[in-house]
Amino acid sequence: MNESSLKKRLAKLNLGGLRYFESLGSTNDEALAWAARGADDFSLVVADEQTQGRGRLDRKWFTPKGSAIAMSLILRPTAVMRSHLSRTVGLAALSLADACLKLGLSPKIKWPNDILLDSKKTAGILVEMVWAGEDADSLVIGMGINVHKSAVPPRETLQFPATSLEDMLGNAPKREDIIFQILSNVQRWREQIGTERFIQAWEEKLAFRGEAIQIHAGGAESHQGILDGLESDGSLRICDEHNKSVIVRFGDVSLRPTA
Ligand code: BT5
Repeated sequence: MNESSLKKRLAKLNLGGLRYFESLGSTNDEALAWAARGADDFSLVVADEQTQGRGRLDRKWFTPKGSAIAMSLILRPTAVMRSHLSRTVGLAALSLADACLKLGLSPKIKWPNDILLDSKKTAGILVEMVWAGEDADSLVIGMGINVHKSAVPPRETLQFPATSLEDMLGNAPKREDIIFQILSNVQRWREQIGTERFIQAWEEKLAFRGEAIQIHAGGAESHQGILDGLESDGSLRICDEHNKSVIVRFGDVSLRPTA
């Protein structure tokens, strides 16, 4: 992938703008700064390598050169999107999952922000916002996807096992094609973000549904129960040992099967 092959592949998508970097700290940082300076809706930052890639809570995200997709999409929220800001991570997760489905794979969404293939993390999502007073001025959707095997960090550095599209498919698809697919999916799902169907589609793809799970919500707080589904705002609903519904809205949530 290079700037011109990417531009050519994405030509039909009507991007607001495209910034491509051989190497960059973090595409989210670049996109946040661009958004604050007035980037158009559906502008995209792509980097072939990230040196300061970020996960949630300032965790590191690895993007070695020539091996992965690191991109950040800037969206100017419509009125409907503004009323459903907490669904933005679902918009990204559904778009990534559908791109994997199109490759013949069976993706699952590990709530809130991971895409699993064969129960291993293949992609992560980091949604950040630029605020104008109390309004969301723009959304930045960061996505990191392991395409080649060489994108997968060493096992001992990870909290959760990881894999790549190449590991799953036996060959690595072209990164330009995957980016095109994901962005087309964002255009489609974005139109449906306010609907019940959107939540259903997101819920249907959840990993560990109906299974016993545990959630670490940061600090000493943790929950255990059966993963039930999603609330309308994208919060996770579990059923605890007393058969009571518990809603998990924020914090550092990770899911693991207990068995
Ligand atoms: C995430 O955070 O999964 C969000 C990752 C978002 C990355 C994209 S890349 C483009 C854009 N620019 C950025 O700077 N970020 C976004 P979290 O759920 O907190 O998971 C982070 C954890 O995933 C780390 O602590 C590692 O254990 C693990 N990890 C790091 N790199 C990985 C990789 N390439 N594949 C699988 N797991 C990884």
